[in-house]
Amino acid sequence: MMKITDAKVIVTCPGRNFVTLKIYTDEDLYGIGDATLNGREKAVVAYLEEHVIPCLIGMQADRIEDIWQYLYRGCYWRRGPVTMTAISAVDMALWDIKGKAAGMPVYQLLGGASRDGVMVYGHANGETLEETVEEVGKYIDMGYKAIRAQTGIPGLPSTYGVSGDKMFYEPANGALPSENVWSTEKYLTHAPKLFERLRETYGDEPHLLHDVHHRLTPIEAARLGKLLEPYRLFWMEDCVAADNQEGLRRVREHTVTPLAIGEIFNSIWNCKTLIEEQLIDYIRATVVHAGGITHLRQIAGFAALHHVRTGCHGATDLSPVCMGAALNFNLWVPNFGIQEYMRHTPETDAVFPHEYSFKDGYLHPGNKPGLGVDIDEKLAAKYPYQRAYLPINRLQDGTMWNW
Ligand code: EZ4
Ligand code: CO
Repeated sequence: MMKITDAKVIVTCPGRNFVTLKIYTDEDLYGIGDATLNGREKAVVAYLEEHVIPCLIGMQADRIEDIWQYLYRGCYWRRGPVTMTAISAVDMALWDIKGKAAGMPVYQLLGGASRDGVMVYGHANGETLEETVEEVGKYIDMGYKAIRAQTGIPGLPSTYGVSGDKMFYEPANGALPSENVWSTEKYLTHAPKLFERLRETYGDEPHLLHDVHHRLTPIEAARLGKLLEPYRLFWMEDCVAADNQEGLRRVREHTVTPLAIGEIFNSIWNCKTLIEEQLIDYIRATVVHAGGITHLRQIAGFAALHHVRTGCHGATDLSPVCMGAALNFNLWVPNFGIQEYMRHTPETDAVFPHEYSFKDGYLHPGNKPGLGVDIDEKLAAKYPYQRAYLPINRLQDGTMWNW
């Protein structure tokens, strides 16, 4: 019987903020879990330190499911991003410990590898169509089989997904939120031109993806889906805000462009209708925000019954710890679709030494026991927390819009 003896939260900012939970046991094993909630990091730190860690001390580290239920049912106030990110971190750390205790990578504990590698997509972006086409080419040259493309819109000063630093895209860039301006009309006439050019330039082979970032209403999203059909997208991502799951019915009845949604979901209850009614093709819920491996496994199992595959969020705010967990999960999960992969900076990679590696468009978690990721605490301590926010978004007349 292995007992939890202590746990602590490590906050570090090697270029961007990361929150990591470290759980210790009486058998000289520890585990780590990602607890990063972009722009709201300290809320999760407080939730863990004040309300979770005191309960964990003395619990049996091998009872992953029971501890999940304890933190979910037991707190009475179910779900929400802060609670679920905290539960996710505990869950990841406990799977890490179980893997280390068993001497196996976590994917082996889940049932073993279902594939040789995990197909990932990169994030290519540019101010202009020409620049974006060029950036997509760089990803193809690096071996990527799938690329998401985002481009600036003429007449708008800035747009989601387009950044100065092409390789290390980072939207959380201000000590206070910066402001973007949005025009649905300009976007809807411009975005399809990008995919026309990409197919002309690179042919049928590469998988092309696009993120709408919750900016459209269902009927507008339906129109975009139809306009993009000739270019055969792998998916159209977050085409509407999904607070109202029924909204996706309107999109679905008009277009055969595959739909992916859910990077901000924190529970199966955010996507039950979407999955059950087969309104989407890919579910983007992640290990770090949707209740850890324990809950994501349940979402994926439910999705598998309804022809929905996984497509986990993997932007830079999901730490290498989350990436290690996601890759172990992805290598196993039967209904795997694709994994987002935005590379971390060398500074971040140094703080989180990891086993996973990229080759020919695929990532592999490696075979080290547990999640295959560690944290260098001495190095982490050199990068103190710096408040950073995601931008906000307004229409041209100043009305608040969706980020
Ligand atoms: O806005 O990760 O698919 N990726 C995205 C990201 C998200 C940020 C939020 O923290 O949409 O850019
Ligand atoms: Co997205």
